[in-house]
Amino acid sequence: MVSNPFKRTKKDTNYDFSFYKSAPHRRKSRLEENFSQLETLLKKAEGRKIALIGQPGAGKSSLLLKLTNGKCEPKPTIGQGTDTTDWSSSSKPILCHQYDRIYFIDTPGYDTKAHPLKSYHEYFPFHCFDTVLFVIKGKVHQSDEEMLRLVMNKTRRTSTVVLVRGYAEDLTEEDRKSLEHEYSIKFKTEKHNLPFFFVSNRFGEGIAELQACLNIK
Ligand SMILES: Nc1nc2c(ncn2[C@@H]2O[C@H](COP(=O)(O)OP(=O)(O)OP(=O)(O)O)[C@@H](O)[C@H]2O)c(=O)[nH]1
Ligand SMILES: [Mg+2]
Repeated sequence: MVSNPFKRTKKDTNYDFSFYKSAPHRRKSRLEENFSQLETLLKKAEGRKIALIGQPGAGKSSLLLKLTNGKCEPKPTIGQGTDTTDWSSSSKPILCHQYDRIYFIDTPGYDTKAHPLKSYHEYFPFHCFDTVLFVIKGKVHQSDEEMLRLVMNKTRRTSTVVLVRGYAEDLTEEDRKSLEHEYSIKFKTEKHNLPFFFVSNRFGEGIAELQACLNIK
């Protein structure tokens, strides 16, 4: 058996999630209904499951298109601004994209009014994924640290979590070193043994390397 170089070492166990406790009998929002629908779908689906999770406008949908050589079906919507990928207004959003017998879940950017972190905490089926691509763009916000903690706590021990920084075409060597340093502190990349990639969805930098890491043809 081939050993997984990205095997996770430690789990954060001392994180207090009580902040997220919901009021009893609160009615599920449409987003939360859609998260539950996704869980049902993924439990029935056979094959690898990869989630793209990240800040609004971080380039998740663009990355999905690049990783699948423009061929996933259906194609994701790419836009300007936030909430382009929207699971909060329709009861039948596109929850899943397929390519090379892999299920890709292109999630809406978190921590917006329409897609609050609390809903991810309570209803997003983190445990259903083999791989989570955690996509970031600019400054690391508190919500990013919270979301990564959620991912690390709620995914299976055997899931691989990969950190991806888009918009790499704008970054100098110095920028990259300082970002890696920031991520090592804020996301504890070394403690969690998180693989890390710089990519440009515009010019293609880092895409082949990420495809190789994920074993996508
Ligand atoms: N220059 C550059 N632009 C990018 C890159 N990745 C995405 N973009 C642009 O950023 C904008 C947002 O991209 P999306 O892929 O829709 O971002 P998203 O994370 O899916 O956004 P939400 O679904 O709203 O959370 C689009 O105009 C993309 O063309 C990148 O690596 N470099
Ligand atoms: Mg999107």
